[in-house]
Amino acid sequence: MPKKSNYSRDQDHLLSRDNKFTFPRCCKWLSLTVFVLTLSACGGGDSSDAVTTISDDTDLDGLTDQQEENLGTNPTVADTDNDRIWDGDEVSMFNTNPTLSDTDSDGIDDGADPQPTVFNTIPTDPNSGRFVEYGVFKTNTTSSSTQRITNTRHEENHVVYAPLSTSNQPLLIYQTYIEDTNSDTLFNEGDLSGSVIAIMNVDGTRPRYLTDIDPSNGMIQNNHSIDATPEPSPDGQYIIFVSDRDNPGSFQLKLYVMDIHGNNQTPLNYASNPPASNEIDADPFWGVDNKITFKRQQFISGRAGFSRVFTANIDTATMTIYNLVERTSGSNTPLNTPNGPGDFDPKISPDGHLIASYRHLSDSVSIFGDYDLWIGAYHHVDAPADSSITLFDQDTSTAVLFPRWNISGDKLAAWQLDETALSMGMDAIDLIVYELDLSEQPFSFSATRTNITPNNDGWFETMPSWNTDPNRAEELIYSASRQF
Ligand SMILES: [Ca+2]
Ligand SMILES: [Ca+2]
Ligand SMILES: [Ca+2]
Ligand SMILES: [Ca+2]
Repeated sequence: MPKKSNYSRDQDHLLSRDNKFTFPRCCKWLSLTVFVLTLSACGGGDSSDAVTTISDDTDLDGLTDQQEENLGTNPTVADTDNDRIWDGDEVSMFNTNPTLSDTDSDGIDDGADPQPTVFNTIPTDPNSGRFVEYGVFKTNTTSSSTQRITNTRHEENHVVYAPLSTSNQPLLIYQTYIEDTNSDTLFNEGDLSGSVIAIMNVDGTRPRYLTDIDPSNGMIQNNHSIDATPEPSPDGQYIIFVSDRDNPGSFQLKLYVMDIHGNNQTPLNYASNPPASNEIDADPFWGVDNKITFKRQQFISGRAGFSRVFTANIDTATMTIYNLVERTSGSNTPLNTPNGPGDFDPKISPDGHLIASYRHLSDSVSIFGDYDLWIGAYHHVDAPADSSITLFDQDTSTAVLFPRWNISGDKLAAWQLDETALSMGMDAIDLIVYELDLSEQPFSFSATRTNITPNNDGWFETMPSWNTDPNRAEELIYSASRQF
């Protein structure tokens, strides 16, 4: 574990601009990228050739059998060189060799290589000098069996399942980092202006990017803006996310939407109450009945101020936000906290009735302060209504963040930092699951917690998210990193 001083004090997904980002590999929850609005010209992340038909692309990898014969790839295998990237995507998006697993011969397979056509050395942590590796994992929360889905030399985090209805196969939506913009040899959340929203199959195959695609040739580029925190709509048609692309690198984040293929990337409109010039809207979530929720955070003289939770509806015909309501004011903690007080990263329950979020309570936990989870009704007659939320499992020695509802709405997964373990040099970061016993009339609940990752071979887990497949509803997906 790196020393405490190496930690950023950012507590939520989106960092404040005045923080120097030297976060250890253990706690990456940021997410952000770069890019261009007119992605539709190249078909977003779909690699399909416009003239290709199913009948002459036997393996559906985006190349016709004739093209595969010319290239020397196998027309019956989508990933000829077994580097996770499909043959068509190697040609149309990554500019890599579909018959060579490591195009640039730098020892990192194309599918794990943030820059597969640039010779990179294996990343080392500049603080520890140790090698760093990243991965995406799924774990069964009832049997504790864990499977590594990807093995990458760069970070792929904020991983969430797309709804099962999205396509003929389930997908993972995530953010990743394609350029070492802060030149620390790592490709991770320190490189927010190199962040990209991406999508892959649930087994880790066919990673491809939805943002930061050059519309003139369909190839990956870094547009030096932030694209981050992707969340699917419940019908799987859209992805809501944040970006500062109209002022790249400014951290002036706004809410954006695109379709699941990366087409039609557009900022959301506001029927009323748009963010002020000193406010950002971020950490959006899209629930049932086109309900959305997000945080609106002030910046005061460049410092992060109150973060408040808002609820609203979204009109998908015009991509307009309406019924905008301030759900919590975030004003019950003092302003002079390191990263701003308030409520963060709200998530709507599957039935649309409740919100789970987390609140800054004190600075008792080192690194970034003490946060604990709360649950409240999605609507409240007295909104904004700080008194109408219920904090639970409050503990001044642990910070608990990033709650995620399971598909039946009776569990929350979350991420925990244990101050006591940290001070003893032990595994301080874990994923936990709360089993909830909920009553809505009148509202009450109890929560029982379980540590899902007590022994994890040195991996530091990030934000968890539940599988959307009812047959695999006990599975969590998450990314992690470790040094060796
Ligand atoms: Ca083919
Ligand atoms: Ca390949
Ligand atoms: Ca290759
Ligand atoms: Ca390589």
